[in-house]
Amino acid sequence: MAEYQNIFTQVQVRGEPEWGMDNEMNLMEERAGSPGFSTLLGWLGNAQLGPVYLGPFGVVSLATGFAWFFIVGMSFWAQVDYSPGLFFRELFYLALEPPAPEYGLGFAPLDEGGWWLIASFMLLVSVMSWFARSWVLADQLGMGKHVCYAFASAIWLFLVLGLIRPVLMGSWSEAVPYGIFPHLDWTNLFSITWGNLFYNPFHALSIVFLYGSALLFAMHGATILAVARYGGDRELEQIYDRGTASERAGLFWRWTMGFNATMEGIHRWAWWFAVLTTLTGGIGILITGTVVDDWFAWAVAHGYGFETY
Ligand code: 07D
Ligand code: 07D
Repeated sequence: MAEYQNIFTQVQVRGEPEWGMDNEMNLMEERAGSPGFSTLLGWLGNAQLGPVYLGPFGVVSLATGFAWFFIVGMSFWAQVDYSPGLFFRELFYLALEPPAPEYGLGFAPLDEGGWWLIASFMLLVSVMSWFARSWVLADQLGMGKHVCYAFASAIWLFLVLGLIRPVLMGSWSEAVPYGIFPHLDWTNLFSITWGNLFYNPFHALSIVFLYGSALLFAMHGATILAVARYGGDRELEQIYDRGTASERAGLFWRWTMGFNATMEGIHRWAWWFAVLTTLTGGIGILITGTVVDDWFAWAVAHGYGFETY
């Protein structure tokens, strides 16, 4: 007998485009457009594409995001003397660097970090507008702000890396350069400069939550797919009926490890692990160089690490 498996496939049922719920604010009018369908998108999620609502924050976010991308791209382009061959060969190694330490928190000539400052301002506006947009859309749908708060946690790490810590250290040169491998070199150098980030307990906590997020995501994704044959992906009946997909999913984990999350609880676990990854991470970076300047020495002094001879 062919068994029902659900790792790649999804049945695609297609009718008229779905316009969502209309509500007292008549939000549907400004979302007018002509939604289309894509079988490819249907394999990944819902087959319907659109309508998309940008609104003022969406427009600002895309415009400033593009400006950041364009400034970085033009800087790369100029650095290879506008040679297409060199551009593609060097793409992963090119960098737009922040100003050198002697400029402190001041402005620098365009070619010596000035463009980095302008680009960073654009990126800041872009990311903050996208946050505002997520807030406004959640509000319009009468939802909680959980997505916004989770995004805020990522923004916290982003701000610590590129704004808060450089300001506390008194120099833009502390910030991250824009470039594929150069930003990895920066990450490596940061760890070496401040005495091995592995001995920073907040880096360790961040790793716990990052690995934990992957584990939780694997457990949750797999569990729901495993009960999709009982309609585990259709959530309504799951709440009150016996013998449903949900109950089996819960029982699987209770029989496996004695404890099971609930349909609500599992999403709480997921939210907290994701949020804590960047929250603890930001704390770890914030106190590096400002409070602690050698993590290994700190760890030895606090009995967290030991000198071995
Ligand atoms: C899958 C969602 C989609 C997002 C994507 C990223 C850009 C950059 C580049 C104009 C999971 C879009 C990329 C818009 C365009 C230019 C020059 C999210 C998904 C696909 N990193 N990092 C990457 C950023 C930091 C580190 C990749 C951003 C810190 C390591 C990509 C930031 C440190 C590795 C990237 C940022 C650090 C990467 C894939 C900001 C410590 C990798 C990212 C704004 C946290 C991996 C070559 C991804 C790689 C990688 C983007 C910050 C470390 C280019 C935008 C400073 C060790 N980083 N990163 O999929 O392959 O994320 O690098 O803070 O190994 Mg990074
Ligand atoms: C960067 C949040 C900001 C991003 C935002 C997104 C756009 C793009 C476009 C969609 C990622 C803006 C998006 C603009 C939009 C499109 C198209 C999140 C970000 C707002 N480390 N390490 C971490 C490990 C080492 C170092 C965290 C492991 C070495 C530094 C994580 C190892 C050295 C920093 C982690 C390891 C070192 C980190 C990141 C192993 C280098 C950080 C969490 C096994 C040699 C960051 C406290 C995250 C941090 C960080 C994991 C090793 C350096 C848990 C597993 C020892 C400098 N490391 N690391 O979610 O918070 O990032 O540290 O060796 O800054 Mg590390």
